[in-house]
Formats: sequence, structure tokens, C-alpha cells
Amino acid sequence: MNQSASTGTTVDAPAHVKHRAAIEWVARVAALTRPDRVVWCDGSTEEYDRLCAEMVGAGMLQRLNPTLRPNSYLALSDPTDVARMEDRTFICSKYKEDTGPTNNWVEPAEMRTTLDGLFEGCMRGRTMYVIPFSMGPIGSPIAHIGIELTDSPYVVVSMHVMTRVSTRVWELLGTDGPYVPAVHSVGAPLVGGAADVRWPCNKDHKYIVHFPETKEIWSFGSGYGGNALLGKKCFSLRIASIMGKEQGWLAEHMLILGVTSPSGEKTYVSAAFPSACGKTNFAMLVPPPAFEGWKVTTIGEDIAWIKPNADGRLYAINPENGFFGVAPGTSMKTNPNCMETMKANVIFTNVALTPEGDVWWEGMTDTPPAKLTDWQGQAWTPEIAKATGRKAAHANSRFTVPASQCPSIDPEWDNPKGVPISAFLFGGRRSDTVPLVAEGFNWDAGVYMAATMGSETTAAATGKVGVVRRDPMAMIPFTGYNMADYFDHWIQMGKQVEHRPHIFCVNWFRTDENGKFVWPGFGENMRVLKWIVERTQGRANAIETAVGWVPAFEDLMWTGLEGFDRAKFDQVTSIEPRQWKHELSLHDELLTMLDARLPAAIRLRREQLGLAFGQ
Ligand code: O2Y
Ligand code: MN
Repeated sequence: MNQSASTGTTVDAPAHVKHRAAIEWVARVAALTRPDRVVWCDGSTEEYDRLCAEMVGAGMLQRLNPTLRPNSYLALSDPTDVARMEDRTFICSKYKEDTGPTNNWVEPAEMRTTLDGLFEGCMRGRTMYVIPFSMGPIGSPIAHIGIELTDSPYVVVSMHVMTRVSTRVWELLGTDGPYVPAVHSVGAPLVGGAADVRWPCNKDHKYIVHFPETKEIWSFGSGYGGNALLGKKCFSLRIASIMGKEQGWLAEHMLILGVTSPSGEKTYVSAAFPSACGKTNFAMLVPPPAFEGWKVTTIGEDIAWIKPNADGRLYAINPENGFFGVAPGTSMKTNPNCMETMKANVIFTNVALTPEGDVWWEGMTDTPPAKLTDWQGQAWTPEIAKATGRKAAHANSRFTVPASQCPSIDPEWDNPKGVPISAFLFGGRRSDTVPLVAEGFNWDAGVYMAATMGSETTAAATGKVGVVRRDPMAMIPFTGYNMADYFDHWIQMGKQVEHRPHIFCVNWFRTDENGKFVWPGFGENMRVLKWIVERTQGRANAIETAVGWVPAFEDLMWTGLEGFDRAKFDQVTSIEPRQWKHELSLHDELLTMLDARLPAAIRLRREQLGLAFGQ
């Protein structure tokens, strides 16, 4: 038994928890939120199975047919709680300028007053779970530790998959080790013996709040994805980006993959794409048959933590333990490795249920099943869909699955040292202007390219879909501080390492006059990836353009790609001065907004591009 001195609340910390400050903090949060009980999680399979069984009993999860999808579950969320909510996400730094114009800011004391009001008694009738987790292999010099307090068992089991939840975390923390404190509540107390609902959340109040100075996370009202699994976007990107700035490393919205050439040479690259732009597909790319002897392996598909190593190179780990990927569009054609990964031990959220007790989503098969139960639990048929436009699965429906199950997982994916990065790729979803691939002339020019990246919006976050927004480094929703300072941090990181990765921009999404994608994408992206890898080895040819080094038609390998001729190549690689003049004026909207703190290197590169395009 372990009682907090400050609150008098008993939280029964187990004997292996020796961290007084953490016990005090758990007790303070319990005194504020008043759960019926506190459970200290251990990350065991027994704990996972028990919580899943309890949720099945309570109607919060459905067990899928164990013959078709062993040890897998389906959760259906409240229809109002289906995605990250950027307008409800706050960075509450002491000074507004440190949060910057691309984030929502509220003065910290004011926000604490609001949160105190919301969290007061919010866990009544519920259990508060204490989740000790490591982002990255436990004990890795690149990893960091967090403790999440939550009243959602769905969050606990999801954290089991997405992070390393273990009592070993307490051992590592000892009596006073550093950790990121993260508090989450669905904001739906069960008072007077009220019955629970399938997906508790708070329809009126949602807050996802970060305090940079104390590295705290407080999330209220949502049980969904990045709003609730606080190790992911909140810790691994927003808080970690601040830690990276302070400590000299990078926390990025990037996949990490390895490319092995036929001679056995291994090259690791890390690539940033905005939400739902095919990062998971790219991370698990299967090279076309013509690329005999080439292999792509997966380290991570969403987040990279990157630190300078004594050998003068940048090393990256995937801080996550699982994938929380978008289901719609994932199929044996688009991502066979991912489909294989999802054969068992999956938590699906907001996909459709087949009469046989398996799952389905738009794009999984060419022909939909004749009958389904949709993500809102209603009968669905292709005829109903035709008549009403209703989707069987929500556009942002997700699968949560252990990374270790991925057939393309890299043997080094769990290596505490990380892997050395040779190239950074930055990709947007652009129907015009941005070429298939271009390499920055040097580090600073590459950083400018990444910093001014734009992309057409998708369903991964609430808000309008299909409009171009600037998304520097694919980090616009995830940088926890002033974006101009973040650009400066990137510029400075280039000075810290002797062997700087090459920087490229890529765009798989150029369209023709009928709005159809010209580049075939998916596995065919290997053609671009091979050129990129060979550029980092000083082997591939390139031609100079105003925006960077680009391949000539002859510089990419075309064997096995029927019908993609020089005219099509020109369509996806052309650099139109008229479009670029307009593009530069759009860059200026962002750069002007950040003006006061913009690094000189970014201004200089903008001037060079202005001279090149007469703008
Ligand atoms: O967290 C969510 O609710 C969906 S958003 C998401 C999920 C996994 C990976 N990336 C993202 C993203 O928005 O970038
Ligand atoms: Mn993401």
C-alpha cells in the first residue's frame, strides 16, 4: 500500500514502483479525477486479454471470427469522435511567441484552470489505469519514457500494441528518472450507477493540451487515436520535438525504411509525408519483379526519432511498437505486407463487419461483400451505398497491430542504437507544380524545400478535404513550438553532423487533364527510390534545375513498366515557371507569417528561387 503524502489519496502503488514523485503525481490526478479504483498496468499478455474480454463483455469491443482473424477485435467509435482534432489541440507555452502562429495557444494558467474544471471528478465510476511505457526500445539511448493515466481500457490495450508497456520501465526510472506525464480522460463520468455506452466520450468538450515547459500532456473528451494514445502524436511528435530542440535531436513525422541492393549494400532513408498520403504503403513497398535482388525493409511507418551519433552520422529509431494505419485503400494490391501484418492480433476501429465476423473497408477488394454492418452498426449493401453514398468503413478507420508481425520488418527495427540515415525524403500530395523527385543542392536548400512543402488535405484530421495547405516537413499539426525556430533547428542540425543525409522532395500525385494520377505509384515508387539511394552513393546522374537536381528520363530504370513513356515522364517532372511563380507567392504566405524569427538561410534560399523564377 502506498499513500500520497500531499493528497492523502491511496493509490496502492506496487512494490516495484519506487519513484516517489510519480506516485505523488498519480495520487494528485486520482484526487482530482476521483476514479473508483486505480490499476497499475504491467503490459502483460494476461492484462491485454483480460481487458479485451472485459470490453467484449461490456459491448465496447466485438471479437472477430477467430478462424478468419485470430485474436482480433472491432471497436466502433461515437460518430462525433473519429479523428484528430487540430482545432482542439493546444500548445500552452509561457510565451505565445514560443508556440508560434501555426499552433493554438492559451496562456498556461488559464488553461490549467479550464482543465481543473473539466478533470474534476471526470473519472467517477471508472478505473484509472497507470500505463508505464517506453517510446523506443527500453533502455535505448534514443528512447524516452512516458506514464499515461487514462480511464479508457481501449487506450490501455492500444498502448500495449503501439508502445512498449512494461514494469521494466519502472526499473529504468528508478527513484527519480525523467518521464513525460500524460493524463487522459474520455470525459464521461459514470455517476449514480449509470450504464456505460459503447464508446464513451464528451460531445461538448475536447481538449488536447501540451505544456512545453513541464513537458506535460492533458487530453480530455476524446477516446480516438492520436487524441487519446498519448505516446503517439502528443509525446512522440509535439513534446518530443520540443525535447529535440532543447537537446539537439529531431522528432519527425517520418517513416524509416531500408533498401538493400543486389550487391547487398544497405541504405536507410527516412521520409515525411502528411497524414494519409501513403506513408504506410511506402514504408512496406514491394519492388516490382524487374528489381530482382532489391529489397525494401520497414523500420517504422509514422514517426522517427533521430539523434547524432559519435560516428558523425544521424541515427534513427522508430519510437513506436505497432502500426495505427488507415484501413481504406489498403489491399493486397496496394500493400500486401500490411495485409499480411493484419492477419491476427489486430484492433480495428470504425471498419465494417462481414456476416462471417471478419472486417472489410473500401478498397480492400474490387467487389464489396453483398452485405455488411457498417462502422455505425447499420446494415450496409452496395445498393444502399449507391443510393446514399454511405461508406461501409469510415474514411479514417484504423487498424492497430504489432510492428513485429510485418513480413517486411527490418532485422534492425528494434536495435537500441538505431540505423544510420543516408537520405531524407519530403513528399506532398500535389496535382501539379512539384516534380516527381528533386534533390536539394545542399542541406540548407533541402531544408527550404521541406519547410515550404504543401499538400492537399485528407480525411486523417477533421476539416476540409482536398485544399492545398503548407505543411512544413509534414509537421504542421505536430511541431510543439514556433515553426520558424523549428526551421532554424533543422538548419543547425545540419551543422552538427559531418555526414549529412541528402534531402529530396517527392510527389507521386501529379494528375493529367482528366484529374487522373499520371505516376503509377505504390511498388513503382521503387524506380525513384533506387535513384535516390544511388544519389546518396554518388552513383546516379542528375540534371540541374532551379528547384534542385532531378533525374533525366534515362536516369531511372524503366524495365517492366509498360506504357510509361517519355511524354508521361515529362508530365510528372516538368517545372513550369508560371506555376512556380505562384508557388513562391504561396511560400511567402507562410514565410511572412513566421517573419520575425525566420532563419537567414531560409530567406536566402527564397531569394535565390525568386531570382531563378523572376518572382
Ligand atoms: O490519430 C488519429 O486519430 C488519426 S491520425 C494518424 C494516425 C496514425 C498515424 N498518423 C496519423 C496522422 O494524422 O498523421
Ligand atoms: Mn501520421
